[in-house]
Amino acid sequence: MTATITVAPTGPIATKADNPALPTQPEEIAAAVAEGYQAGAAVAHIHLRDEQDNPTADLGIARRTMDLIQESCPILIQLSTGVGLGVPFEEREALVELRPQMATLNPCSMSFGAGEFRNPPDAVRRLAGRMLELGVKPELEIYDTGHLDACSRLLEEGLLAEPLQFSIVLGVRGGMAATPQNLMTMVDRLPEGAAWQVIAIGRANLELTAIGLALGGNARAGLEDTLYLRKGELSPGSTPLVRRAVRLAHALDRPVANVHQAAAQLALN
Ligand code: KMH
Ligand code: ZN
Repeated sequence: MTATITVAPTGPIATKADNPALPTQPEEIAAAVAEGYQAGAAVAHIHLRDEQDNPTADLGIARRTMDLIQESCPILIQLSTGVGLGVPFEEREALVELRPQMATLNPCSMSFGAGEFRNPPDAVRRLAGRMLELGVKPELEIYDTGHLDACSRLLEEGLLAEPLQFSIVLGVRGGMAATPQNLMTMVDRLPEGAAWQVIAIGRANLELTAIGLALGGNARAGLEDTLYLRKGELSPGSTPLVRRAVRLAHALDRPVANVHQAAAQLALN
């Protein structure tokens, strides 16, 4: 089966002081995405920053970033509705009104590093329902076993449409630790027919991305998930991480999905 690679060039927390190659402005993000597309990514997971490089859900910045990406390559755009820990849910959820092909849906509140990631149940239901109305495919971010159960309840309530698409997020402080055992447990528990990828944060990024691909999952690569190529060596952008995921997929005899194959695999409109 083909492997869909998502490029995630900018996250909610790291700054240029952590890695000077981190893209924060629309032009920088679009350039990183175009490079990632050339390297084999079919999906771009997008976080936005304001002029001061702080996380933002500003619709003008989001629109401009989407336009710049679409001018440069046909990659599928997935907006993060996680945005950043300090941004209110009401601002985050409005991003889906821009109708990206996909957007993330974080089903539960949790501790997140030193902060708090607020996803109140009613607000999550409202966002899931709106995404269904707009035809924006949710990528369900599950950081712990209970998050999978929360998604099953959304499905039962008719707020999600199958096939579901999951990211198994490992290594966030406040969620599951980045261990192969935790990944196996989550993969075992996924509903039949679900598409899934591994998001491996930090040091275990390489190993868990490889295990996910070996198990038949998709992969995510980029500076959002790890700033380093290996211990002590900052990655000079997301492209080397995308190339590494592509090499892993090829070594495992998983052809890398192009945009059309990825859209079919993820059941996008
Ligand atoms: N930053 C990752 C730990 C989102 O953007 O909505 C999870 C993530 C979620 O990518
Ligand atoms: Zn994200």
